[in-house]
Amino acid sequence: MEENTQLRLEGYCLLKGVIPADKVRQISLDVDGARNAGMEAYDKLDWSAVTHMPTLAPYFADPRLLEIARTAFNHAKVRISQTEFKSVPPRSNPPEWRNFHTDWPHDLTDRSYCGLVNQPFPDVVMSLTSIWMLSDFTPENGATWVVPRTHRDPRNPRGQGDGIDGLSPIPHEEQVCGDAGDVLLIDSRVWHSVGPNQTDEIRSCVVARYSPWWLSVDYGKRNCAFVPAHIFDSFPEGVQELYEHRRIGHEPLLIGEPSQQRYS
Ligand SMILES: O=C(O)CCC(=O)C(=O)O
Repeated sequence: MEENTQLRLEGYCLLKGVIPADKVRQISLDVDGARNAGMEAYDKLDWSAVTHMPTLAPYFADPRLLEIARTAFNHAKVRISQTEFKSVPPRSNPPEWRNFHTDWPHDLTDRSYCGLVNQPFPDVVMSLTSIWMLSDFTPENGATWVVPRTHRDPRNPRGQGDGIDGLSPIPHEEQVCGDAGDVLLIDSRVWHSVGPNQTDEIRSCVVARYSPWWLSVDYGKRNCAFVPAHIFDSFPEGVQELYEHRRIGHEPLLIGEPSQQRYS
């Protein structure tokens, strides 16, 4: 199925080969090598995780991915609201290996006070979670589980009174496997979960959430994590556009004339 169509109907799609095969191994080493420093900079200084991903960041402005996001939001102005390290260490088998949830702004149990949309969710695409596979995603190393079409389900795995056991397998769930360099895109309303890593290798991964201009990113630690100017200025132009609302000391942002915001 064509990617835009699959995202609209099923709530997710897999973009093959966003990062070239001959580049992705080094990028995964860079990202996992920088994780501890990146987490410390986030915890202590509120720096966005992207500050520690210089070799991955240019791919965040991949034209195919942005075309899909702009089509889903029906708007030209897209930004990245959250960026996170998501690698799963070797032999990591938490009891909650199914932990189905939906993502910000549809995260009903968000712990960093980024705000949430209350149930029932309106039928609007408010964010796309991109899951960057920096190593192959397999059933053995915890490839992401999704439940197709749940972006239009009024219930939620963490909804009070919805009676769904998010810690157990869910009917129609699918595990999305892929190659290093692929990107899984999911509508933030789709029920999904990481799996256990039962291998001796790290499952290397980064998550970036794409949001339309109109979604408030003014609340919560993860949304407000910033990019210092000297790092921001080293990003390619297309990536700067995605993070410019979090460049420290930025000028008031101009979204452009209405004609520049149209996308169709
Ligand atoms: O790492 C994964 O496979 C899933 C990530 C996830 O559930 C999330 O970022 O909300």
